[in-house]
Amino acid sequence: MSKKQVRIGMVGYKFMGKAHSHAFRDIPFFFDTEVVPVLQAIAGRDEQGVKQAAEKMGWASYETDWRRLIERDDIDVIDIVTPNNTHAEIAIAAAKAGKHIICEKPLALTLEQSLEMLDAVKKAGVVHMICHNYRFAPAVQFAKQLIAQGRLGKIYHIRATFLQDWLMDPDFPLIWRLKKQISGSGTLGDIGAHIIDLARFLVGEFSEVVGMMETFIKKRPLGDMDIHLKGRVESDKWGEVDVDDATAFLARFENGALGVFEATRFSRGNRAGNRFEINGERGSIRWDMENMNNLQVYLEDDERGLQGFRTINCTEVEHPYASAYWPAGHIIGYEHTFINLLVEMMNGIANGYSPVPNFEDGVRNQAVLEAVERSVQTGKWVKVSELLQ
Ligand code: 4PW
Repeated sequence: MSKKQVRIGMVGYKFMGKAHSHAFRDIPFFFDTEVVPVLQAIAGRDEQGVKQAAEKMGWASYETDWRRLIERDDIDVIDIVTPNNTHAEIAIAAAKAGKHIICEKPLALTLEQSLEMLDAVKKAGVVHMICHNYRFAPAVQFAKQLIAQGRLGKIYHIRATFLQDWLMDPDFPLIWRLKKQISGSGTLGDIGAHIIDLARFLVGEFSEVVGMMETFIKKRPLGDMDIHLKGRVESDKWGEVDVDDATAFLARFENGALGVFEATRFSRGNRAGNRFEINGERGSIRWDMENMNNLQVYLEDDERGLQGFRTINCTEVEHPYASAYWPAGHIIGYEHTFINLLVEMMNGIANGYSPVPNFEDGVRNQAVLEAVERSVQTGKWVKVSELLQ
């Protein structure tokens, strides 16, 4: 008997659209999920662009207005991979139409907006997720298991960074990620949100934060550019950068742990330095996205003289998701984090629950982002729970 099909409608089709399309296509290839995704339709405003993308990525049809996608009764899931300022409107409309929703991060421009989105999905009773893909690296899931089993004991510290350098050329253009109206915030919401998510996943809820922010280059030429091109544009029109180039903050967690976080697009030589180290009473772990299959683990219970950080290549059957792919030692990559996440979305749809991370996580993440911004404005510690009341 053929499996139930879940028909996807994706809004947007660029960087994240490519990652999600690839992941949906690969799910039936690697996983035996109860329901299977079907690439039903994508939406984008530029007809030529969306048509080409649909053909290239294997979507059955396209629309030039996302509203039309939501109206279609042959669509079960709306996947939102558009710039941040559009997430709320699309998600709320999709929820009202009874569609399940997967949304890129950060969930919204503001905490208030993210709460409206959460309210809409709850009222509609649809399945919802936010795309914090790095949680789904097998090594990160394994780290979570070690912490949950108490192997590290009480957690004292997390220090996490997300370091990039694609923005350092002063002639790199003023793309949407550098405009507050569209992105909500700069480095903080774009990549700081990912390390906040990893910290919430592995350590627990944030209690309070204090931060600092800087915009090193305040005016940029108008134009567009893919972030991985690290290029420059010639233009005589310039615009103001009104978001952060770099943000650093300290945090206290509800369980007493301390956190140090740094997100920047001005760290020369670091392309995607998404890294963390967690120290507990009985052990420590380290992870680096650029070497994402490996987890470094130190266990105090090891024999003295043999103690030290060991590198575990998380490709064995014991490691979450790993056995769906290749034999031990045969590594996977960035794109697989999206496959693993969307497998959970399929499981949620098949069984009627919203897997983590979902819009509740998106709201909590947004509260931390907002608390950091408020602390930068006031120069004081800000309690995250006060923003959520
Ligand atoms: O979500 C992030 C993006 O906005 C990604 O994880 C990396 O940084 C790659 O592009 C940006």
